[in-house]
Amino acid sequence: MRIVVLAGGIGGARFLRGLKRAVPDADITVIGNTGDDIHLFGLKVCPDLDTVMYTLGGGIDEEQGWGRADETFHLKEELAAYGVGPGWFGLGDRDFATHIVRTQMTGAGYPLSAVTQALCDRWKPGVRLIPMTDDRVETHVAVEIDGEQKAIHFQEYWVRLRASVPAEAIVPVGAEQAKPAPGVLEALAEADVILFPPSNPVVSVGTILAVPGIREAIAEAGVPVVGLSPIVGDAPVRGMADKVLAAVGVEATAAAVAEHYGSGLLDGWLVDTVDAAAVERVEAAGIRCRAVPLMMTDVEATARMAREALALAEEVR
Ligand code: GDP
Ligand code: FO1
Ligand code: CA
Repeated sequence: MRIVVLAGGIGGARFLRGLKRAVPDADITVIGNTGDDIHLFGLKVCPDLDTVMYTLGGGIDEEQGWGRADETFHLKEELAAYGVGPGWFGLGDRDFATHIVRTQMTGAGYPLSAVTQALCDRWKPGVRLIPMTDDRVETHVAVEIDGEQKAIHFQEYWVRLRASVPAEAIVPVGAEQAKPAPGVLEALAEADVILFPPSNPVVSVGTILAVPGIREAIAEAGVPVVGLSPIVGDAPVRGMADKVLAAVGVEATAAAVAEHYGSGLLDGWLVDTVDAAAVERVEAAGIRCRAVPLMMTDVEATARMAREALALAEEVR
């Protein structure tokens, strides 16, 4: 079975671990969000690609959900001693090596998709990880700070400001001109099923869908498209999905996120059992819906979620 998953960072990565457990023989292609990417100290950092790669490759800091296990921060401290920032982004020593390799290869002319493949040669995530695009796309957030309108990088909004100011708009800068990376449209066209993990619907899946051609390729694939809600009990399980959903005028509920994707894109939607009351509303929007446990507490619980998603896909096929 060929499965294509549109993934952000932690929510996508943890779901993928369960999916691999549920269907060990499946051929899984992951289209990764690169809108969170940021250039720091002359290096290109790809948080969501790295989160997927490290999580599936066994190098992730499990508790934190991003960055490397057994990490140290000597380099960051040395930079700070020179007064070189930003100090608010926690790049560790082990993680730095990934960004140095990536930046070096990019500088030598390799596209991000080839660089990602090279990094995965080490980590062996057991999936084919492709960035959504080789072109530069950066999610910016429009905010008002001290009465002044500004657009800041998504990482600054989330990591520095902890989403403490209202997001007025979310702009995936560069997305309109971006082309899907090699392999993205092919994987979608050849998929047997397409899954939206419980990733952020705006700044993860939404950014991937903003690359021209990807949304169309999903619709044209003619295969079941099933998503899992990242919103449980009217709140994100973690992160700032409620804040960025508000910026695009969508309420932070499992049903509203399904409606936001819409029946033109989604065939099936899983909500958590605490949101069972949402099933009727989602089905009224023309999307088949089931309520099942959606907390990724461990790999086995996550594998059960993946099996439910695949079962729903068969129902709507
Ligand atoms: P990020 O890039 O690291 O923010 O990760 P993603 O975009 O892939 O996923 C973020 C989303 O995962 C958040 O909106 C969370 O609500 C959701 N999430 C995290 N853990 C769980 C979980 O156990 N269950 C569900 N249903 N959603 C989760
Ligand atoms: N998240 C934080 O909350 N603080 C950090 O200092 C931080 C550093 C960081 C470094 C590398 C990396 O791959 C991810 C990192 N993250 C950090 C996570 C990441 O920026 C965000 O959680 C996601 O991009 C949100 O979607
Ligand atoms: Ca992310």
